[in-house]
Amino acid sequence: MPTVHLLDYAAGNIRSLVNAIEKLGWEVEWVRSPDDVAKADKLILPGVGHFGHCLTQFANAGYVEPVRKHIQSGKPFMGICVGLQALFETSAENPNVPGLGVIKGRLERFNDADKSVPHIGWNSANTSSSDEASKSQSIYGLRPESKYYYVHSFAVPYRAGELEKDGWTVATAKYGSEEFIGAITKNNVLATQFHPEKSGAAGQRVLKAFLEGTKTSPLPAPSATATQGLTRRIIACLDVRTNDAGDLVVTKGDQYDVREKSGSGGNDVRNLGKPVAKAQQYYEQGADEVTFLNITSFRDTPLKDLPMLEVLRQASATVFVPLTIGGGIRDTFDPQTNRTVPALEVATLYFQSGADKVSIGSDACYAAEEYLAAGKKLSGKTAIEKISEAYGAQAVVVSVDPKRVYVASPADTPHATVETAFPGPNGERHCWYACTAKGGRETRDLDVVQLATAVEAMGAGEILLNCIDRDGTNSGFDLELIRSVKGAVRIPVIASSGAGNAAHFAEVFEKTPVDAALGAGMFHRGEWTVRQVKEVLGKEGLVVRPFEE
Ligand code: 1PR
Repeated sequence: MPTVHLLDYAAGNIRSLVNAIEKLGWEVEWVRSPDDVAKADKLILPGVGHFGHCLTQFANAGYVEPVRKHIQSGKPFMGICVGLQALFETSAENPNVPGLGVIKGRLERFNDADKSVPHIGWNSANTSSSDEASKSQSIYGLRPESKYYYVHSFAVPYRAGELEKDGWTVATAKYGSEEFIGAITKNNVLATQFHPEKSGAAGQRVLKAFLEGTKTSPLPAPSATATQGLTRRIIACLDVRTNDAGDLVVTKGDQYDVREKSGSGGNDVRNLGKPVAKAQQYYEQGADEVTFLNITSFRDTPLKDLPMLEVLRQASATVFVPLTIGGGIRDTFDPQTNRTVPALEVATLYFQSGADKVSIGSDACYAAEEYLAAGKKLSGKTAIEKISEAYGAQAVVVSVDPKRVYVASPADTPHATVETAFPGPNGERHCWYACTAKGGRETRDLDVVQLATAVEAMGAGEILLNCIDRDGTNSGFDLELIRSVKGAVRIPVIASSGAGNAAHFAEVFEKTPVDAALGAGMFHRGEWTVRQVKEVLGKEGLVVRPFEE
């Protein structure tokens, strides 16, 4: 088997990259010390998270000169995400930490006045060529109609011609009105801001071209449907638990009750399939992400929850889109070692097993309450802060499980209310959304706006906004809830609960500024495929990731 060297300097989830490389028939050799760099023919520098944190680790481990030498020698080199950023001179994320300076330029933070930051999702990487001959060529397999998975807050702004005059070929993407560098190449160097290992078939094509040294290849006939910019993200969610027979199953509740109500199923936990097979199915249907929620985590210690780790290991071997895992991400007492394992260690177990993001539910409520009680002072000790610091904000999702509390007037509660078009049982025209913990079992005196703003301040990168009232009802998303949370934070928000058909997805994207939408029951029951939903969105003029095999 041909080999490629991968530099391991604690750069987050690199299991997926290894899986993607192995799928292409290549073997990974690890660079574990600066001396190993010289042994590499092809070298990949991965990286995710914080520029300063990554580059400091990288420099302290003594990699700067060996990697520079490798690049200067003309041997193939690929940088991914922070691996691209490392090639530039500096980043506004941490101006005191220098990059390698192979490419002129500085990373800037996206402007969040008009859009969510981080930039999370599927966007383009288009090469702009002036001459006709190169217009018909694909550079390292990049195609104008393809979409690639990006997750970052800082990017190199694109200034036409500036890097080209130094011989670089640049592929760009647009986020809002900002055009930035999505990929860049010159001679032996290729770097991508996006994650090819998480970009489905389109990303596999780029990795393959790098591994095989295919710098250019003819482009297929241009597609009439090529669209630019960030796509509408569709996420398939798998609520996972052990059923009464002891099998790990995908289940789905109505308003969080996952047991059969009547009929031959008795009172059993609903069994809608096996987690890995379901994840694979949704990946093949074109899901942009897959989320696993371990819904009995409030009972089990996640450290004993080896089946969930195994689910991730297996899923990440065949599912090349981002994977999120939720349930039980908190400080956890381990009876086997008689010690409390910090949430960061629990999260690390999941990242090492193939998760790209962890999702925190109950613990986020308690942390937000403490933050508010302390006069909005950060403690630096919460799971959100610790994981965000180590792996980057984009790796931390906060899952919110709110339910409506009706009031006759906003004056009746200190909480943030919305005026609702769906009056309460006594005709109340206002409600607030109470956060719950432990899968809806514990209602807190905390509203969604308080929670969302608190976790954003702590460093969460995204909010998964469920809704107990709508869960499993097939009646559409709670648009009032979504608008209220979107209006309070700059980080991306994922709409969840209530999707019953493609029109519900179109509605949430058209009527709210939400960043992504998630479905569960309608996919599990086979009523709709993800691909069908995307086809409907496409017809409505909403930009979606094209289906690629
Ligand atoms: O509190 O950090 O241990 O995390 C527990 C996680 O498990 C939380 O993210 C919580 O949302 C989830 N959870 C706990 N109990 C349940 C349950 O259903 N009994 N599921 C549960 C949450 C909600 C969504 C669902 C959407 C879409 N499920 O994930 O997939 O509502 O469904 P639909 O499209 O069919 O309407 P912690």
